[in-house]
Amino acid sequence: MTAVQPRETQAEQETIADPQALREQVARDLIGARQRTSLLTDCVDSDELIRQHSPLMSPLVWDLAHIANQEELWLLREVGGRESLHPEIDPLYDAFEHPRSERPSLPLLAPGEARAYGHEVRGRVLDLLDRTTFSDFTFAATPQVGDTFAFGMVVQHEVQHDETMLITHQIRSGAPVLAAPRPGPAPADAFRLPGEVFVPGGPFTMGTSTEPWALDNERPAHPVDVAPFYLDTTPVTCGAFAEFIADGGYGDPRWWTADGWEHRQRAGLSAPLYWSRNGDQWTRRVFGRTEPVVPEEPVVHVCWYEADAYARWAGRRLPTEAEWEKAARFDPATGLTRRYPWGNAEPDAELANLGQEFLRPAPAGSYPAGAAPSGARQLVGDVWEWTSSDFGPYPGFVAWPYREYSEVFFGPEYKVLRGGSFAVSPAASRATFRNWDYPIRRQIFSGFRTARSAAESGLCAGTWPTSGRRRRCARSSSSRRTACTPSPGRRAGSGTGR
Ligand code: AVJ
Ligand code: FE
Repeated sequence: MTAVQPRETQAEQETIADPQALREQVARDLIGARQRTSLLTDCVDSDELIRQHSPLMSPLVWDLAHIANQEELWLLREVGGRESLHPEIDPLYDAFEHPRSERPSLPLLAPGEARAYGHEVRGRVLDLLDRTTFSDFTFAATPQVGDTFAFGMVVQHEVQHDETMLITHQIRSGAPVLAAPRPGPAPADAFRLPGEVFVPGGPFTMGTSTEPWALDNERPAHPVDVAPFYLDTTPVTCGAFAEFIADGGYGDPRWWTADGWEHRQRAGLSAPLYWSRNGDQWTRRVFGRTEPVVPEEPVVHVCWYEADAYARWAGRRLPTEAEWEKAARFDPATGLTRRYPWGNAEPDAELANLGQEFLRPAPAGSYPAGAAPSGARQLVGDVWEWTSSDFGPYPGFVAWPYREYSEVFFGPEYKVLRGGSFAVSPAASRATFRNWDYPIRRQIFSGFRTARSAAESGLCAGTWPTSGRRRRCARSSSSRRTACTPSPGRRAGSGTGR
């Protein structure tokens, strides 16, 4: 434990002090988001935009007009003080008036109309941006919508829907319409990485009071004491997950919670979503193409119940949300909590797999420059990581600027996911960012990594060998997989493909 009082590093506020730089940054982010939105909606015909590809998702044309409608609501009306442009359509695009399953039967704007509406709103928003002085950059300090924050919120809203629309593309059947380069191979050291890393115990600062664009559920910064624990160095790979399947993991109720087992039976789960067995090979469908499952890639499209069952099979557990955030943000050398695993610098191509550059996670062990102080890699980017925690407010939470973003979802029915996937824009990426979903959901780009408490493992605590190989724990146990003996699944390379 460090003698330094835990606290949060101050986010860089330079661009904020300079309104012109901030205007340029907001304009760039708005334009970048719209390029992605256009790419995801121009590559399919009208029929495919209007069609519902899954009852879990909106028609793409709904996302398109909803993005514009939220931009109009928050920027033109709240900030600019204008009247609604088309009051009759507002209720159609209110996510709380109509569940996703109902949206295709609404009198939605046609694709051309939705695009024209987005264009109309955006033109006025860029005019408004030119006149904005950003005098009120007060963040959560005020109960009103800060004008400045509203711009960042709207950028993040559009890029979040870009991920939603990419999920719809993955569900969609038919000829492929999206293509992207593949990430490079894992660095040479990926195969020598220890399977897990040690995160020291003690207090750290969780959440944020200094991140300018953090949403309400990430606030405020508050101290949390976390017991020492071990965390997988990388997300669990497809190869490791295939071992769980081969070992009968889906058929053994010992590894599943009661709810999980019931769901596994009812839904007939037997492998991650989009996987098929082809002889003794696994294949998966990725954006309309079928390909062999890549063993060293992080597994994606598993629900919380599958992640939780895998962890129990491996003699481990999912990390709590606080453990995940401590591993991702806390620097034991300074006692400071940072923005990203690698520090406070903005993400780039060397640090994390973000921004839909690659339409898949990179092999486990990639992005050594983006590693956390503990040595854990790929905490930000690649796949959303399920945690064991329910979605709830931090102490001192204040809904801001609107209750419907997160407060109405707080409760034990939602589990928190952290880190962000390859589909997340850097504009909405922070190690404080919290996502949530039902434990049965797996159409999202969800993976996980596993953890174990250092305290439970007695002799193993603090004796992590530097050679890079897991030390076998001297403590014996009757359980098939003890807390600190590498299980077959783990040895097979839960983290690294070893
Ligand atoms: C944070 C992904 C759960 O899609 O429901 C988009 C994001 N909120 N529009 C969702 C969101 C309002 C949200 N998630
Ligand atoms: Fe939305």
